[in-house]
Amino acid sequence: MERLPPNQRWAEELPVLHIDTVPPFDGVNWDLTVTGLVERPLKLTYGELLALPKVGATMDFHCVTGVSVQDCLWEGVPFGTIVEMAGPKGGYATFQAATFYSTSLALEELEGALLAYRLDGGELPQRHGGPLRLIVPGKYAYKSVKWLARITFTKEKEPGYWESKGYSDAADPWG
Ligand SMILES: Nc1nc2c(c(=O)[nH]1)N[C@H]1C(S)=C(S)[C@@H](COP(=O)(O)O)O[C@H]1N2
Ligand SMILES: [Mo]
Repeated sequence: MERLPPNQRWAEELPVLHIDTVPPFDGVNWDLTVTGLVERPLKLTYGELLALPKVGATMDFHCVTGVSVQDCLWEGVPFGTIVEMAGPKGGYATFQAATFYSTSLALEELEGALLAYRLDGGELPQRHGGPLRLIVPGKYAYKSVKWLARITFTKEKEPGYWESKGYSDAADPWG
């Protein structure tokens, strides 16, 4: 398998791409809500999130418009930590931004996924989704919800913003 997926080109810098508006963030009035089919619903403040064990992962970025970027270093909380804390009873998770933007994934697709709050050694810039975004290895970046605010575990898959407009739900750049 080629490192660069078909119809992609390498760019030096991450693009700034979103169809919604950057929501305000003051570090205080913010939380991540984890809800739906779970044993233990959660509400994590920014401070509580930063206090969880942190991991880093270097990954290539692929936007479906053709832009790819090598070796982005994301750091944050493994999605698996949230799974352990919340105890989901459904097989899917919907990731909702603080805006109208959302996506949905099966739990098996979320292996290695990160809730990222750092990028390339610095705080995750707001234009790239700060304070918190989802990162999903091996998927087009439309699965990587910026300004993540809510995770809802569900029994059925809820189509996300682009998926409901006809983009592939698998979001496989090599698919
Ligand atoms: N909230 C939100 N997240 C989003 C999007 C968006 O429009 N809104 N666009 C997605 C798409 S299509 C891409 S390519 C990436 C772009 O991330 P970047 O701006 O950090 O490069 O964000 C993803 N996450
Ligand atoms: Mo994209």
